[in-house]
Amino acid sequence: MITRRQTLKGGIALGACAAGAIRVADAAVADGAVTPPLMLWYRQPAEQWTEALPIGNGRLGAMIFGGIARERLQLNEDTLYAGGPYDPSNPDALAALPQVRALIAEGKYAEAQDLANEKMMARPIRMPSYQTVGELILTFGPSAYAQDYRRDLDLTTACAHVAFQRDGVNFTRESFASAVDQVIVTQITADRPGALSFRASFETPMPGAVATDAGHLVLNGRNVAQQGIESALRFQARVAVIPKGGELHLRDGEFIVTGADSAMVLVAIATSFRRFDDVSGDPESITRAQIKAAAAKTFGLLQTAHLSDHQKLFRRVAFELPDTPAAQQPTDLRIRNSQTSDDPRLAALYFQYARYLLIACSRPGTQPANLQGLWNDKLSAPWGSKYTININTEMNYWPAEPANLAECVRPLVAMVKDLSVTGAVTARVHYGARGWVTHHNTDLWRATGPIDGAKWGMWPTGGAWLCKHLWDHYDYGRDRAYLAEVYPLMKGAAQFFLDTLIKDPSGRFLVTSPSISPENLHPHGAAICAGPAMDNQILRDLFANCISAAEILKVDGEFRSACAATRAKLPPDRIGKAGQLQEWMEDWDMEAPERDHRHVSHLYALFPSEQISVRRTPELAAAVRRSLELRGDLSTGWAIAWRINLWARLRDAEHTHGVIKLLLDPSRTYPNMFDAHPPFQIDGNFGGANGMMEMLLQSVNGEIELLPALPRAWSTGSVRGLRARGGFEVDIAWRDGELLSAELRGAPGGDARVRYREKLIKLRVANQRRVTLTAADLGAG
Ligand code: FUC
Repeated sequence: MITRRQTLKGGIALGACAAGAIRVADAAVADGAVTPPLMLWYRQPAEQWTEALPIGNGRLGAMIFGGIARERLQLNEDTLYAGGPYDPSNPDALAALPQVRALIAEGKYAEAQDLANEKMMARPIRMPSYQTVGELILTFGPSAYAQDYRRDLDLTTACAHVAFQRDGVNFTRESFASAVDQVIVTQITADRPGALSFRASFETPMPGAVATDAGHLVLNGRNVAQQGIESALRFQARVAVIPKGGELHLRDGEFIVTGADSAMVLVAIATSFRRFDDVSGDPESITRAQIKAAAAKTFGLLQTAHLSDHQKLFRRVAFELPDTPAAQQPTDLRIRNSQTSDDPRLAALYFQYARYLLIACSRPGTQPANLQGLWNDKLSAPWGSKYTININTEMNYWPAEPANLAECVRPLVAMVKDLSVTGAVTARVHYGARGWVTHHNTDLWRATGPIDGAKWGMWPTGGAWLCKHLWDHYDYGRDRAYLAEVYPLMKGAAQFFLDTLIKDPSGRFLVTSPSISPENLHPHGAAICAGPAMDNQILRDLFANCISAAEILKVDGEFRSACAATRAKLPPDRIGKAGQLQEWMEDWDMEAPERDHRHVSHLYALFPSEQISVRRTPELAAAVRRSLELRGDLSTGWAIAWRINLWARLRDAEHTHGVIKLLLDPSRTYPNMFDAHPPFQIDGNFGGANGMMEMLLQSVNGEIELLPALPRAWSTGSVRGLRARGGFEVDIAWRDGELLSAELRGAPGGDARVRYREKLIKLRVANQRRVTLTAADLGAG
């Protein structure tokens, strides 16, 4: 047992103890951070994929099963999608646009939807899927009998471990995905010299062949054709095995190690993808160079570089909640018991796991986190494991800024840059408009047209929503050079709407048409409509952010005025007859066929936006509450996660905590803590983690609010290193439900307005970089 006691600035002593917590890295507390043993651990190997443990370096991923006789590393590379570059434009769309609009204006919604389905959808109507590479299989012999078995994933070191005893020998495996060296590394040891023997081989459902090259085992494969889009990618996975002692043979498609003391296994993977319109890369030379460079280093050297790279990001935030006996249980049991146990630290683990996952699947230069991050074992994954931009992709990035992982947003920014190119074609061909547009999905090939059918795809506001993340990255970091880099993207998104918004039948408002309130049917036999509430809210943010950015950059006076004039004509949010926030221009909510629909699109204004707030717009906030009550909390994983954020913004701490419990239920959290839609979808992990932060810190309407929704179950704790808008970092400590102290760090000269309950204080982070606030400063204690 390892026990640590650390004293927080605020003066609370918090103990962290972990029964049987082997391998808690000493480095984890070396900088004084209060870091409980952040570990997922189990007493048996994984049988299902959702029991295996994920590692990743932003680009490469592996799911580790921890088998005794047979270890599986299911492998991914984040550019391995089906198909190849394609242009989804439909040249018939533009001619149909006025007719579809006219039918909507006449209230002939079903006819409008039929016509949109017939004439306006992208070609092909579905997108190709993200795909698996296959598996590296390590075979250790026929017997699966072992003693003292344990496997775990240490979030502080980003290393997965397997340990057991067999025939009196202690075997260990340690695996990580190195962002520094761009390889997956597994070190296998036995504590009796010469006791390690195993075979390493590939298995894959992808078209491919295994060969040997330069003393390595290589899997040369192709992606597959899908949706009528031809296969255009080649990939290669390359393995080197470096034993200590014993013998090594490479023959008949496998490595054979006999009588070794230990062995290091290295995996490199690359595809021929270079850009959405360029597949001329050379995977062979990339993997050869990566393996050669990594093989020249020792395991220790590779691991030291990996640790410092991971911990530079991971250790920025610490989150402590009260320790209870339940926290000593293996992770699968904690999840299984989550509805009845007293285990506040399960939420803290869930929060840090989300930070771990984001670091593992979204790093500068990689693809953004897709529906499954980057972990997928299928050729055709659920919803293609691509990018669903009507909530899921955005939710993936909700925690990135406040959870102090701003650099993990860079792949999303890079994707928006691509979409501004491909989306300009869709804007022109489908709408005859300037700027760029993205509908509800995109993929590796950056397709931007409406897909799947009008009920799902006829939604032009996806790119506009993504632009909120461009602005937020500035708002949290306040880097003017970055703002200048992304401003043209925001401007292009706004230009599309300046060109395509039309007058509603009353002539008073400017609205999107055709559009939908994502995936929800209204009572007139269709989803298609004009000016759904969410569109108006997203566009209010887009225009406001464009205006602010142009003011900061001192550019584009005329464009600013056009944005302001158009913004003023967007329909305001309305309260309907049941006291709810209206989802559509018309008060249709109570007659809509799916009243408990998972999407809560019209509540965007409360979260992630700040257009509605309890303090500034109490009537609208009450209407949001009513809508939430009508919708209910029990839904798919991501939909529960969105509700957590909304309830936290409503400052209903106990209700929010109840919805967190729903998310941690085994029906919504798999044994490996992946979110269950079901099936696995990673957005719930990220959205849920963000909701937890929203309970501790909200940075809304120019205020930094401390502990806005602290539930009784979290009555004592601390959080260090969260970020707030305006370029601040915040630490908070609390006890018995009351604030103890807070610390604010920011650029010298930064102004902050800090709120705790009814007390609001204005602060200038003057010539110092940090300000410590006591409970008395904030009217507490
Ligand atoms: C949206 C949601 C579904 C699912 C899919 C990936 O279409 O409505 O529930 O999450 O994205």
